[in-house]
Amino acid sequence: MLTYQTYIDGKWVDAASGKTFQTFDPYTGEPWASIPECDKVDVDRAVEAASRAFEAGPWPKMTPTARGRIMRRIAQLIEKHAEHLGQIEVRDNGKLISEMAAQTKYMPEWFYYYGGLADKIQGAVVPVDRPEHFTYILREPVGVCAFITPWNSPLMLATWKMAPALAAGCTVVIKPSEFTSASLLEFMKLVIEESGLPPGVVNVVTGYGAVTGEPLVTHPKVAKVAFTGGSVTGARVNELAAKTFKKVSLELGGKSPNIVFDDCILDDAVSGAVSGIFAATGQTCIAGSRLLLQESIHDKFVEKLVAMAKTARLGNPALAETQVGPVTTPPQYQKILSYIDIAKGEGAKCVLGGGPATKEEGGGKYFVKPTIFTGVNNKMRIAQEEVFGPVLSIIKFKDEEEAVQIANDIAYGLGAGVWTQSVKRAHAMAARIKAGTVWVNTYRAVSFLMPFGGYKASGLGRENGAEAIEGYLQSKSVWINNGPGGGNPFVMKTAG
Ligand code: TXE
Repeated sequence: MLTYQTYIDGKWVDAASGKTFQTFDPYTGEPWASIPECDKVDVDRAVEAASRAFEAGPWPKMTPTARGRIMRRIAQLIEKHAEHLGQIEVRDNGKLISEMAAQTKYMPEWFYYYGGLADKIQGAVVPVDRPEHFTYILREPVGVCAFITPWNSPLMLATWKMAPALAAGCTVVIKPSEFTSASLLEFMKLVIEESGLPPGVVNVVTGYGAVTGEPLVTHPKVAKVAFTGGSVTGARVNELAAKTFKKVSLELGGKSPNIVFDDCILDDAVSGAVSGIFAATGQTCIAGSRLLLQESIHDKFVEKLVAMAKTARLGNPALAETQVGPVTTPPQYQKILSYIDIAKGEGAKCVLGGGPATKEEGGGKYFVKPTIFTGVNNKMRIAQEEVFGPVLSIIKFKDEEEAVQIANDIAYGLGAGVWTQSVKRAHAMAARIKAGTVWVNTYRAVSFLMPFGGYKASGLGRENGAEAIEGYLQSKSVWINNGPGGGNPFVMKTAG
């Protein structure tokens, strides 16, 4: 068993209470490391450190070019330790080593990109119509940011928040998921500690949602909360943060439609449907969990899809050949199995999988077989609620009109896929679907350059792309009067 400490104010510390909890390998179900169980006392320590680093430390005052240089160093350190960081996440989360190799290879780009943006954050001089005034807008960092991150892509989702926040000059406290804290702690040791970031700029508090997350979200010195997780917890976080008027961004769940028209390239669409729902064992917010098939190709498509999904190799996520790994957490495993029962109870037809995978089928501790339901209608719970697992619901549609209606008839709006060879239809669908991302003839593509976030119950604000940095800045209007004072003190000084 490894023993981790947490990272506060540039030092490695235990929880003040001395309490710890264990983290598990979801492939074997065995505990492999102990993690500090932080509570309000540790949260106070971490937020105070971040606040000192913001108010009195060098980070926000440093030239943005110097900040960018440190961020490029962070990127290089990730490159250096990519393999190790990936392996830790495989062990703690059960993510495939092939997926982690891709993620850790791509993560440095966030720090290069936002590090490059640091000295391109510009205010403006505004010529208000009072010539005696010089008026300008300063862009200032919002202050201490609290990040609450989930277990499904721990390092990547922390990176999406950290990079723009640091570029803006903010300081941060991160609470990772209690199921997957280890990779972030390794990241602090191998990357942050070595990067030259001043102490207190990035801090970590490990622990549970109610005990560690809530004191962080409600702390008066936290200016902004960025959360990724489920919609129920997201709503609670939003409500708590509102009491002290914090800025909030939320990246929540989804029930994304993956829409296949009869004019698509069939084999591409089949592969896109598999990748949409079975990659990462379906544990992604952008999972294409509702497959909308045009009636005319339904039967042929289902046949090809089942044939391809059947070949998925379940097994040890640390092996390069494995294609579907374990479910990350025991509650998530139970949740997925219960939704399979719900779908069966609602009358959907299970044409593949439909339960836990045995050892002979490649399964380990928490494995669910790739599962496909046909005969689903959009009113069923299996069509409306996020399962967050390898469970696909297939819904038939007649034409474009009905596809749009079904796609949008949902509380969520995170992603959507469209498979068609018609350029006209591709643009029409992209315009009509209410989702933060629409992929045409591809699925699950993300980039640091493209905004990511949700319509409706899928969240607030956007991560990634140049606009993400706006979430960590605020504007200050400055009026310098170069003219005479005086005038009527009881009348507002309007311009014009
Ligand atoms: O997530 P939670 P859970 C969805 C998915 C999944 C469901 C529940 O459908 O089945 O959410 O998963 C912290 N105050 N997604 O329970 O609760 C918690 O400790 C402050 C979608 O694991 O949302 C963790 O760090 N923080 C998703 C983080 O919130 C609190 C990714 C996320 O946990 C808290 C994960 C509280 N009161 C699950 N309660 C996505 N969008 O990708 C919990 N937390």
